[in-house]
Amino acid sequence: MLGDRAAAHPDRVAVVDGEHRLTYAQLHRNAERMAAGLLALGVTPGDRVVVQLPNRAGFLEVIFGLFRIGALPVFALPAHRETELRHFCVHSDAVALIVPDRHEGFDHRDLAGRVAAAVGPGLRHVLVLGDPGPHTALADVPRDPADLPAGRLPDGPRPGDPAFLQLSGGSTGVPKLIPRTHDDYLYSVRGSNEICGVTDESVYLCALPAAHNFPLSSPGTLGALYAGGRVVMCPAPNPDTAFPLIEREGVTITGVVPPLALAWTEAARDPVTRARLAPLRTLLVGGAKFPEEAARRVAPVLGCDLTQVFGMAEGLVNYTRPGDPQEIVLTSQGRPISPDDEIRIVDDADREVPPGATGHLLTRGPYTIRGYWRAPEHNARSFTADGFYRTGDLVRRLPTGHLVVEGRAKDQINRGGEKIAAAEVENVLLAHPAVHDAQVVAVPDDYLGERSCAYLVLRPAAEPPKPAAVRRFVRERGLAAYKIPDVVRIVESFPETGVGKVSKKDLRVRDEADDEAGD
Ligand code: OOB
Repeated sequence: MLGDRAAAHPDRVAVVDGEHRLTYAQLHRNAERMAAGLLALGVTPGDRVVVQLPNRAGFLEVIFGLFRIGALPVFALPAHRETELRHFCVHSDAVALIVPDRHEGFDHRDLAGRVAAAVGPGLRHVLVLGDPGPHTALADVPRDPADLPAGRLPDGPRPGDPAFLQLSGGSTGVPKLIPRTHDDYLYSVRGSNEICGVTDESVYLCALPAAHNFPLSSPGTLGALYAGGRVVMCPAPNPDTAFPLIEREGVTITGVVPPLALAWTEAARDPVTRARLAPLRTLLVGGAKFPEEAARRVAPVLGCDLTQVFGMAEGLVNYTRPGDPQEIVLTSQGRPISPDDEIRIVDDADREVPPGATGHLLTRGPYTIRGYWRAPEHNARSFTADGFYRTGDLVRRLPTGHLVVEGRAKDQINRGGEKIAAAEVENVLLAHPAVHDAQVVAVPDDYLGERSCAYLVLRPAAEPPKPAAVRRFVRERGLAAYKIPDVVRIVESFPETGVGKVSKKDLRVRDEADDEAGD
């Protein structure tokens, strides 16, 4: 794909990384040189290489180099630390680990050294983007690609072979590895481009960690490169970093998770800051439920169109469409990319629920995996006998085919038998004028089993509301009494996952620690 694009328009800019610009010809050549160098190091087709790189052009050179020889990147995120990296290296039998020197004040060379020592000699290389310290500089790897065959390497990848291992966004335990194939992935990228209107005029800001499925392919950096557009690497997704890049580079499209969408709308209340967003036409928001209250602010405050994305690294991706009625865009998480995506919504016994009712989402389709990497026990639980993936998400389907995510199966509070969908209460809390963001989690209760705890992050300079006033606000909005949060806690910020989603798991842990303090 990259070779074709480089031949078609060699001199177009493919990627912007700070002051550095690479044309398609340069990106392609660098990837070819990387492929030749990795082969010379002894990385062969089918080998796994754990890649933990930040949003830099080097990320693209490395992954296209690996794709070229048919070695599989294992997509770690910059936020991952020793436990996760060790697990990825051991579980994938990786031959190499590629890290940056430092990122956000953290020394990844030390981390990689500890991981390599723990994993043992099977991990043959630690390569470092930047100053290598005791390891090998990534800059020393590239070789003259003269000897690389023009087409597929003799034992190189076929279209149906795995291209890389993605990580599951699963909220329990260490992430599982997801083998995505060259053909299934490009199919999803092509479909995403059509839906989101990505063309050679598009400029995509890669604001989320580049290795995550959302910024990689929905439609993401790969979508922009597939279309002959431009990728702008954004080192951090906060407004101070992202907005000037949007202005300077004429960014037309980007994707963020809901907490960032809130931070961006908050920052854009200031008209001078907002003016920087003038080129932006489409903001994709996904990765977690984007509450309707927050969705309503996007177009008026940011001055661009909202597209909701409900996707998963395992495959299925849903989008709202540019032609959809506004109410659908604001209240649904979209419909599948492909007419061949099969959707089943079932009860606890795997029986189809009535139309419009909420149930567990099962899916099967052209770009959804049939199993995790080397995980037969997980697979027996996570897939039906006829190959549907159990997403763990609770959804209902509108007559238009759009899905509304009602939460994770685990993201319910079971308050003495009465079920509370956290997302519903969070949406109401977001309407409170002092509230910037809200999360509702279950906390253990001797009498009810579980009761609900609302965590609130306040708007800057907002007067902290009393818990009783917050509860009254929820009641006055017409929610059933059992849904009114039992506990209300005001916090500075929420714990996050590697891609910036709120980590409810860590909030629950924090709650146990806070328990003494009461509300
Ligand atoms: C994306 O991928 P993952 O693998 O990090 O996480 C998938 C899970 C889904 O099963 C669902 O529980 C949740 O994240 N999720 C959403 C959502 N988008 C993802 N829940 C509610 N509303 C949404 N819009 O997160 C991902 C992959 C590709 C594109 C976009 C997101």
